Amino acid sequence: MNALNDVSPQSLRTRITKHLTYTLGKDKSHASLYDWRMAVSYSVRDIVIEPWFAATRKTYEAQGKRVYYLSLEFLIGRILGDAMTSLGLFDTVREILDDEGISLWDVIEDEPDAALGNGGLGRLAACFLESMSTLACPAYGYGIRYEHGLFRQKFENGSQVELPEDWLNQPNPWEFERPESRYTIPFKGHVEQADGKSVWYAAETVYARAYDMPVVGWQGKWANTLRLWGAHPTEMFDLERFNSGDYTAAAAPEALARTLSRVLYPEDTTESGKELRLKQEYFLTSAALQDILRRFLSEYDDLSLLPDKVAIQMNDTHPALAGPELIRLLMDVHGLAWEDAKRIALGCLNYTNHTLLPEALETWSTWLMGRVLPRHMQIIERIDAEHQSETNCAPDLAIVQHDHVHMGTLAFVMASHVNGVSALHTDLMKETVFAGLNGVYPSRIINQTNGVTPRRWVRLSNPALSKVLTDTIGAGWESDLDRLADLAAHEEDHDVRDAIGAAKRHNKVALSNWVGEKMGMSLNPDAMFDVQIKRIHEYKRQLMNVFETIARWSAIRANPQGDWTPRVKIFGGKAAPGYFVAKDIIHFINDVAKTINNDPVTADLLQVVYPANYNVSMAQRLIPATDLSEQISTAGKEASGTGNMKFTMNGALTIGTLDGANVEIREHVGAENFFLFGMTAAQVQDRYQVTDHARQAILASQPLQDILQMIAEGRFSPTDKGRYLPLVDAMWNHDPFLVASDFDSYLACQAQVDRAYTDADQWNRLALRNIAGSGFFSSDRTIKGYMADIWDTKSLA
Ligand code: F58
Repeated sequence: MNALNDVSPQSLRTRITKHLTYTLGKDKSHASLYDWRMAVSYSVRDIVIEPWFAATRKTYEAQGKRVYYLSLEFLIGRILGDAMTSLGLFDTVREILDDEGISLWDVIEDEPDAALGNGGLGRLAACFLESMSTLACPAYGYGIRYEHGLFRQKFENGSQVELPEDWLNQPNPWEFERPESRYTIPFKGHVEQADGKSVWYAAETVYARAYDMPVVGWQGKWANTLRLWGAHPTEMFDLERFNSGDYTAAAAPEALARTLSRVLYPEDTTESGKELRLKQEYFLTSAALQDILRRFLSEYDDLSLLPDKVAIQMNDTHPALAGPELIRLLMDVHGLAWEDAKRIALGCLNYTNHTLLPEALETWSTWLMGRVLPRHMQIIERIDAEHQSETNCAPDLAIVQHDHVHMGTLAFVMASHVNGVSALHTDLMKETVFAGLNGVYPSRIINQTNGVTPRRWVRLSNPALSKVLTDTIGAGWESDLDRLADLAAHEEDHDVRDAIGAAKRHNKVALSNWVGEKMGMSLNPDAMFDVQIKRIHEYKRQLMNVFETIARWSAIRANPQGDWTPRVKIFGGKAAPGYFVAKDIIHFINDVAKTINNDPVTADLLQVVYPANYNVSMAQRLIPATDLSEQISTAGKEASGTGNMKFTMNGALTIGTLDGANVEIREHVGAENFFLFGMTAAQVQDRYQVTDHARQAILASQPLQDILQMIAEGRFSPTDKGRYLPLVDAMWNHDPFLVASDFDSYLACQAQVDRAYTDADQWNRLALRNIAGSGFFSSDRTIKGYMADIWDTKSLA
């Protein structure tokens, strides 16, 4: 089945006109950009419906296993361009719109980003959904339909200011509301025993209502569903109060219920201990599991078959209540015995870990858990008791410790497979945070190195490079990314190297134009574009990059006639609103940018750009235009990274540490094509043993001393000279992520990068080798790994 068989340009043109007229109620002569976008989106959506229905039919017929991906975050980005790419409709739609005098790019950019995620974890979930559809793996994504996604970032005098995001202000043409698919989600109250059964009398309830979005795979051969839950009140407004004139009080129950799906938590550091967050986690988990059981029971009547038909992936610990909730539903609603319920739950569930940073490992106080989810607290205690007695484990492996429920341990104990997201991360899981659990549940931990979808991240975002690839190695690489290895045979072909260089330059010119329009800066597209885009976090070490920028600036000023390689330093990223150190780093980058960009001495050789509100769409612009990808986290801290993979596929070279998936990227592209610096994860551990590591490193580095001196003197904050004294003090006395200890190695490596860039042809050769080695990092490979090693599911292609 192929959605594209009967899509002629003429039929699509007719469809768009019909939607404009009958769905939007607009005449062409009065249609706005919004109207055109909606008409095009509905028309493209129409074409997805057939493979979507067909996929559902096939799945029912095959009686196969379904995958359920539970995630509090899906960082999808814009949908129209991606859907047109998958369906091969890009050129057709462009021509249709051209005839109407409308620009396709304007239409695409009119769509708000669906920003239902914070960063890598949420974007990974979106790439996985797309790959599961491309591979015809029967699957559902389950998430929350946040009314407000990740906050919009703006800068005021260089500081981050958060504004609410509003993607649902306009109708979402990609969703289908399913009022009939609705579940009651209970909270609070108390539990009573009756006839040997536990009965939970909830004090609060809300409805979870389904909103479905089709997710179409490459070439429209299959489409899965992303089912997002919206919270709705179980009681409508209070008519008596309304009639008495107290309108606010009358609407209170509705407002209260809806807060559950109102906003995405913007914390990517520590879990905030908010009751609302716990309720959101339970809301998603319970709605998803009730839906899974309903679907299963519509086809089968023996619940012991559940693990043969259902594989559930918990994306981090956020949906880790799935263990106790599935047991609760099987026992309290479906009447199973404890042993059976627990065995079935364990057979269905799997857990992916995305971080080893201790402050990001979720815990909930037993007091809060017991108050919000009294029945789950009982179940957790029983799981814990059995876990401890069966494994005879040390007390520090208990699920409940010091009156806190450790969600990582709960997820681990209730999962058939626990996976890390890169080879290094998985090794470190076994050696550090999960060493004890790995001992008592051996072979439960496995690795699945992350990947990204080449459809969005190369084909859609980088048409220039895509054409070079297809011209050189033939069509079809988009769904078989290992084919990029064929590029290697063309390394000696001057024309191919030139074409890769020309595609990059084209993208850099496009980015320069955009920066010109947006920020009024004029960039030199012949300079090296050096890019660090990701959440702002101390361990990601944006600070080290800024320090290097300052060192470069001083060095150029000292010798303006020197043989410098011109660079544009580009930063992008948001800080969690409550993460003050990260917000200071943002302020600092902006202050440094202001100082450097106003210096006529260095103007042609160094520019610093930090566009506000980095998001998926901005990444799609920046990555294809990047020469140098900054992946410079402290070794052992970045679980994987996925941006690093996107850059490599787009022919950027990486400067990076041996952290996360950088290790595997370097192996695949070849060590000689990767700029490596810094300590290894093991050396990092040793370094932490040196109590004054920062002071020692600074005293050994004249460049770093000079930089810190300039900052302390207020060179970058002339109106508030003391602004960065705390930052300088923290560097000398704390430096928790070893910026100082790695700095000289980084500086030397950057000098090597400068030299390499002066030979443009050789640089293009290195870029070619990076692209050729990037096939492994397709999320299709990752999903095949999950299907084989975790889910035991088959493709229905
Ligand atoms: C990221 N985690 C990892 N967490 O940092 C990154 O190395 C990895 O590539 C990626 O997951 C995918 O595996 C991440 O993005 C979050 O954003 C959480 C949001 C909710 C609170 C805790 C952090």
